[in-house]
Amino acid sequence: PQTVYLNDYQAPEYLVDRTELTFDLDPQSTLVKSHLKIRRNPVAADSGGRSLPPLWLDGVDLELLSIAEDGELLPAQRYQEEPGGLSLTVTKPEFELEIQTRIAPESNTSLEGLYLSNGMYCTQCEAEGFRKITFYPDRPDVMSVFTTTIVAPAKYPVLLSNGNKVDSGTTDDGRLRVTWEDPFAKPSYLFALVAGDLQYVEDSFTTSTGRAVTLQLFTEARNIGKCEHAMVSLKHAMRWDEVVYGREYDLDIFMIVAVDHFNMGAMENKGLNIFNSACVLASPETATDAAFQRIESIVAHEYFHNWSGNRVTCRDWFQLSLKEGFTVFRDAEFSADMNSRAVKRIEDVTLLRTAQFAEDAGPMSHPVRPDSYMEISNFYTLTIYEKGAEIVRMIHTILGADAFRRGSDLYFQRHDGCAVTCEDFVVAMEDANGADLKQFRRWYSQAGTPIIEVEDEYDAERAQYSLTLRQRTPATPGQEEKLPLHIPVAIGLLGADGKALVLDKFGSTDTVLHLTEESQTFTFQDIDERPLPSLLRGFSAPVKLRYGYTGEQLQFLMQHDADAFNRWDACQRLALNTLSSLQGQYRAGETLDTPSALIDGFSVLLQNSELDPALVAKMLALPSAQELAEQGDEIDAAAIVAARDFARQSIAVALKPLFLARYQALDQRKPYRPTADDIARRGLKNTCLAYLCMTQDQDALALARTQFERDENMTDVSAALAAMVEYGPKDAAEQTLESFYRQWQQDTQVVETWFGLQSSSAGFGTLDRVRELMAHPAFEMKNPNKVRAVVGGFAMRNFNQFHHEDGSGYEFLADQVIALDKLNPQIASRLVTPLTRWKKYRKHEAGQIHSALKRISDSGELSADLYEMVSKSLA
Ligand code: HT7
Ligand code: ZN
Repeated sequence: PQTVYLNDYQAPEYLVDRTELTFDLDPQSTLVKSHLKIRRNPVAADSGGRSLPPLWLDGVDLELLSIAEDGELLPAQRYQEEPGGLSLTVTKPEFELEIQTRIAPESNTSLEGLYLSNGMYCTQCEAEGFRKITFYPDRPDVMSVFTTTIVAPAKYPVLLSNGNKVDSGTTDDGRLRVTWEDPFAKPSYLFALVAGDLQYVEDSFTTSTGRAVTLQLFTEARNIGKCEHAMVSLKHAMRWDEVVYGREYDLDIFMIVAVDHFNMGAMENKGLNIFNSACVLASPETATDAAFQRIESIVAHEYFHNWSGNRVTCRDWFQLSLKEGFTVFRDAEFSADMNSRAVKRIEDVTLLRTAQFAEDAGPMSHPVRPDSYMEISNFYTLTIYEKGAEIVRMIHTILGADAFRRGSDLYFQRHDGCAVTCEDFVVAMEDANGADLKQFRRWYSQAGTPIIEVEDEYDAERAQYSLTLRQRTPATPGQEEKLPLHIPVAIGLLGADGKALVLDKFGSTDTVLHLTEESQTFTFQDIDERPLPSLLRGFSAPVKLRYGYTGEQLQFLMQHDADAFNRWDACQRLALNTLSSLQGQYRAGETLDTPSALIDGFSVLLQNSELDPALVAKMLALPSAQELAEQGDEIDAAAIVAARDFARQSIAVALKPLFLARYQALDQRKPYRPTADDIARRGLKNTCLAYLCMTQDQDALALARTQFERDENMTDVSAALAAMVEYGPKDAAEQTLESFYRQWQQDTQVVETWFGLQSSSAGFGTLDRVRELMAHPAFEMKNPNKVRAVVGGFAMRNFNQFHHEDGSGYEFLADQVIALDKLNPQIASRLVTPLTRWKKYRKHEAGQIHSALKRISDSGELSADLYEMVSKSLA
């Protein structure tokens, strides 16, 4: 595969003003006719008066049937089929092309382009899937107005595409025909088509200017009862975007379709969002609280793209974070407004620290605006999405909320209908406010996680307190030298009584330090006692911050910090320090010390009924094995598992009466509602249940069984089932799993939960069990959700079994990746991730993982997706 470079970007030679498509649907022989109105791009490089440059049309896996220019069939010498597309000789600056191609949706297992999911036609065109539908300049800076006609047999009564429906009827031979027109010019990656025997729920939304928008959510008949939550979430998101960003919806109709086979979560196609069923369908009986919250945030995310992505789109794929980082920031703020702000932040930061920091320290590390790629699908990463969102959040912190809104207003107004760059976004923020973000821009181009070391000094005589901050960013592949970044560090100072100290003459008790140099000292006056600093409040920048807190100081912050995020963070730091000492003791063959500081801290937390239960649940959760792996210089999987198990057991045994009391108080038998309060209550209750069951005491396991048998909602049922599977007797777990499956076998989403629960179980999810699950009739290698649940659950969420000392987990994953690459390269490429960080493991495991990777590399011709991941990891 070839590497594409940002520096090679050139404006398109030709533009497409109109695109008219006709689809004649058939599983093995779909005919696609396209009629394109093309003209020379006035801003393209001047061809110096010489003849016009050729027109390049991307095309992959297409059978070209015919091609005509202005009504005349083109002679063979005017065009040439090449790998990846078609090159056409151009004779005039404006012309119309008619191209006919044939495709086979049924054979398309890559789930890019047009494919079938449970007999329903659907498309996925981002990033480069449209070229699997027809020959086209498949790049985001070619924006066109689309009209789409779909012809299909009567067994597909629902025929959908982007925009508004303008015509429908029946063909002479009795097939159905529908035409859709999208008045907004868009790039091909936002094109969508759906055809199937679907049902829908309908609602309506009145926009801020009084326009009525029809909202429709389509699904297979069996799932029609699972649409309400997504519909409510959509209406909340539409209103929120009007209030917070002044953005109104623009078409008369907004449609969502749920499909079972989908490579990612959802897709923001103009007016016709397509969703992975797992990210849109929910009912109390079948979906957990986490699923309800995930749906709310993904529905909002895709809706928000209508402005941040669709109306203003990306010039090229190097600018992907322009739409994704900004939209993740928007959906995070939406979720924070709808639920607990602190808990949402904790969840996002946990993901960032666990997985994005790991990505940024590994072979695939890349800047938020990458300089190059081989396969763009590999760059839908945590760095582009989550770190990209952190960059937007930092701009918000640096400028303030009002100035940020002025900047976003200018950005949307200035670039509406255009394909633009990350630079355009920053310039709009600057221009709207007279701000200078010159140094800040480095966040877009510099990869790696910065480390900030903090030292402090107190001068009692002068009543002065100073903080010295030093920043450095470790080298990343291809970027040896790093420059200082502009890092906003939000802080506060606590007095001995836990109260916030005043930091300036205005009476502020918190402030943002602007770290712009390698080393900088910030001094505070009139500080009458030695304070305890609360640093990087709300995780104001995506960095690793180091300050030598003692255990007592962390316990103090856990109780007194005014910043809820930092109370949690103090607890995390305490847990990380404890777990790191336990790992050291394990490696040295010593007896492990009882984690007394954690037990004391947790005891206080459990007895404080004033605190938000959702926050308490987060504080009681020890850092995951994956997060611990990210901490040290070398990963010792056995030590991590041993330290974590020991700490959890010790806490469970020491605090059993408190866990029980809290469990009983929270176990209120109310009808299910996915409200923030109820989710918080269930979250803490089930955290207590898990700790109780860790003791493996009969009475605790009986509580889990009772909760399971009450069968009140999937949150409680699956938490109880997980506890029984992890800590109960194996025979009983087998029986319970079997009865659960029998009850839910018709429900795809619940079966996915059932798969994931087993494959990710530290005790139960052995490799043998995972192989059994793959042989189960409900498992489908062609369904990414099932693969993610079983193979992903094992390789990404089952640290214990995946890192079995004999290396069998790594070999198994290599086998699955090789097999999947033939079916679905995007999924194969994502699944290989756990093997890519082999250099960070101890020598023994590193050797095993390296040989598994090498075997993939030597297994024959790899897709571009997998090749890029494997070759960069082995380099
Ligand atoms: N913008 C969407 C990205 C996406 C995607 C990318 C590659 C392959 C398949 C895909 N499905 C969806 C989703 C989003 O970020 O909103
Ligand atoms: Zn997105």
